[in-house]
Amino acid sequence: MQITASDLRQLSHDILAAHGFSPEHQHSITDTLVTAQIDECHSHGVWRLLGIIDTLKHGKIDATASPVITQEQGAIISIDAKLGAATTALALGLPKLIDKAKHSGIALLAINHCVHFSALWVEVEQLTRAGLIAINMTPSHAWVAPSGSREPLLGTNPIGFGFPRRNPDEPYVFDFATSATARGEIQLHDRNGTPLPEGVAIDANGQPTTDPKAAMAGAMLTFGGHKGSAIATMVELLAGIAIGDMTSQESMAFAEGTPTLPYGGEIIIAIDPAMLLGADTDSLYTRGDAYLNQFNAAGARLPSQRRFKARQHNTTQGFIELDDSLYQDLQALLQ
Ligand code: NDP
Ligand code: PYC
Repeated sequence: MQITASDLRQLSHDILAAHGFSPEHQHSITDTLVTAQIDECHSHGVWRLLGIIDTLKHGKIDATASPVITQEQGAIISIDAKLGAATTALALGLPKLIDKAKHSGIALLAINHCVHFSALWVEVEQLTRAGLIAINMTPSHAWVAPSGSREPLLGTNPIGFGFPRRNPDEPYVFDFATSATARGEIQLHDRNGTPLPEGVAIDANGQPTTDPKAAMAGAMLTFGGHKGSAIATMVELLAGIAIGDMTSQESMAFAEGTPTLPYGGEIIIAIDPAMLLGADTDSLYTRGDAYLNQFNAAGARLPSQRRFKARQHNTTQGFIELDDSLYQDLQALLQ
């Protein structure tokens, strides 16, 4: 079916309001999920509303939590999301992170005790739009076996990176799970009855599988073998242990066997290139753009270029394509 972004926003607001989410949660969750849907980032679009409501029913998200700033010393800001949505804590923290990075050259935002369900590029793009370089990461649930093991000790642990370009609408951004694919992709394959690509998961007996159900009963694999494993541990250590929050294993234990969304922290580091380059700040754009333009010229596409094309296409045509079955499942959340 086809739906306008404004109708989809209204539907998301209505669902969240019907389940008792505060206006600030309705707004931040809707904004993030519809932004992802417009960009055809399906694994982190409005489909996530089903998981959010399920998490609420299991008592693993607080629909009326208000995030609180717990420290704002030096270049560091910490926000306690109080078991609320990460998106609401980010809405509070990002303007402060931007101010601090512009003042000090570098700043760090730690979000604690948040329920995380969104794509990391959403906040990265808010930072590049402010002219900042950004890196962010978050642990998730322990679904992923490190290279050399069958035991799911790691989360899907995404990392986002953003670098501003002359055209603020098309920054250089990549953002991916450190598992071979996001859990959300596996869940969507399960929902659509389609097989997984080879090499992303093993079954409960440790055998490679392309069956999404067998993969979810077994373990996911890291991207790039031992390299993805090591990067995933960095995410656990930085965005879990270093900020006093959960590892993916602890998040899984907190879920108590329920199929709920991960609970823990996110870390976001913002750097102001103006402080590094001084009078030569413009070289960020001249040299950065010249460097990145080579990739397209050589036949490669840059990360996020598919999303930017989808955004432009969907915005110009004035509607978004949505699966009928997803629309029906979303409508059912209103009853
Ligand atoms: P992908 O493996 O699809 O990788 C995504 C990134 O790689 C995007 O930047 C994408 O750009 C780029 N990319 C994909 N194919 C190519 C290509 N052929 N050439 C160049 N670049 C390419 O995504 P994942 O499944 O790993 O992750 C999807 C999303 O899931 C992310 O947004 C991530 O933040 C989110 N996630 C969130 C978690 C959480 O706990 N909140 C946990 C895990 C994942 P483009 O988008 O333009 O295709
Ligand atoms: O797709 O792995 C994932 C994920 C976990 C939490 C949100 N998305």
